[in-house]
Amino acid sequence: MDRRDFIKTGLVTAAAPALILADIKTIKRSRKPVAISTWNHGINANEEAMKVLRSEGSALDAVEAGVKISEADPTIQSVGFGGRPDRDGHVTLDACIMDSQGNAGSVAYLQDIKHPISVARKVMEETDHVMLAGNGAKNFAISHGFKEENLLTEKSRTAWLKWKKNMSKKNDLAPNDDHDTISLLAQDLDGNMAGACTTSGLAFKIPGRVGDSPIIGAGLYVDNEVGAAGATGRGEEVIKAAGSFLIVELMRQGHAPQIACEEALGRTVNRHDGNPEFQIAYIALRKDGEIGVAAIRKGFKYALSSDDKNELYPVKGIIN
Ligand code: SD4
Repeated sequence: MDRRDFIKTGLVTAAAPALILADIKTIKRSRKPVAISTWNHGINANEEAMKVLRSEGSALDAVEAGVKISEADPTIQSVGFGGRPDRDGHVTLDACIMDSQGNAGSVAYLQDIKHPISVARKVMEETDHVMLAGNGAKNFAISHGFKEENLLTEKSRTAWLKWKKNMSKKNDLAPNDDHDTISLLAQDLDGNMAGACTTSGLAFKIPGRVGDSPIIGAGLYVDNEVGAAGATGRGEEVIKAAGSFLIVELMRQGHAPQIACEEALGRTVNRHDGNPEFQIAYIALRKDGEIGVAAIRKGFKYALSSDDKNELYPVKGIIN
């Protein structure tokens, strides 16, 4: 079957008409720390995460520490401080985190706080809610000691002004297809897994727009018995596919992480007649340490760190 047939048919249905629930106890845990994350800046994030993991820290501490590196870096214009603003020039951030117990925390449309991932963790650990948005999330952050600061750098402001000058009055959806959300999945020395996902979302988006990155099951999902998955790319489409949850469920049913990622993408590709104009990429980490990575289009890279290596790998798109 060639690539196109495979996408048309749908991988899982073609390969395994009857989905057999795997005995999840047979998925052994990996005995070495692993960190996998999206895009070039995943290298530095993994580096930090691995420091935590190698010193016997938890996967949860590792993923938070890892993505904070990207959030604090003003040269990364798609995450945290220095992120590209929305249509009105406001930097609005989305993030979520999950631990090995199935706990989750999330913030959406958060402004003026540099580390949304840490606010998401506070939501998870100090409230009985999962998600806080907008001013509520900001006030919550401030009441927990987070500093209010301007996140719009000169570089992102200039990019926004340039975009505004050239934008069509009718164009409500930012045409920009720059994606650099960081999703980071990790497994610690105890075999426990956690994940974090953080972004400034689509550049020049409609004010109020929230993407997949703070949505549990879309931008991120972790099930410590099975594995974890994270997303980057066109958030609207990741939400419609419940992408990360779908990948973890496919792994639970016995499919390899790679197959699970490709199947999740395949469903979206099918909905767009085999040729979507946008990019989505998924990363997956199964309990036994096996990984899966897939992107709709070429150009995506992921960073993988295990043993003594921390390297960036390019990924072929499933359609080009
Ligand atoms: C979103 N998934 O808000 C994010 C966008 C992104 O790499 O940049 N992903 O839709």
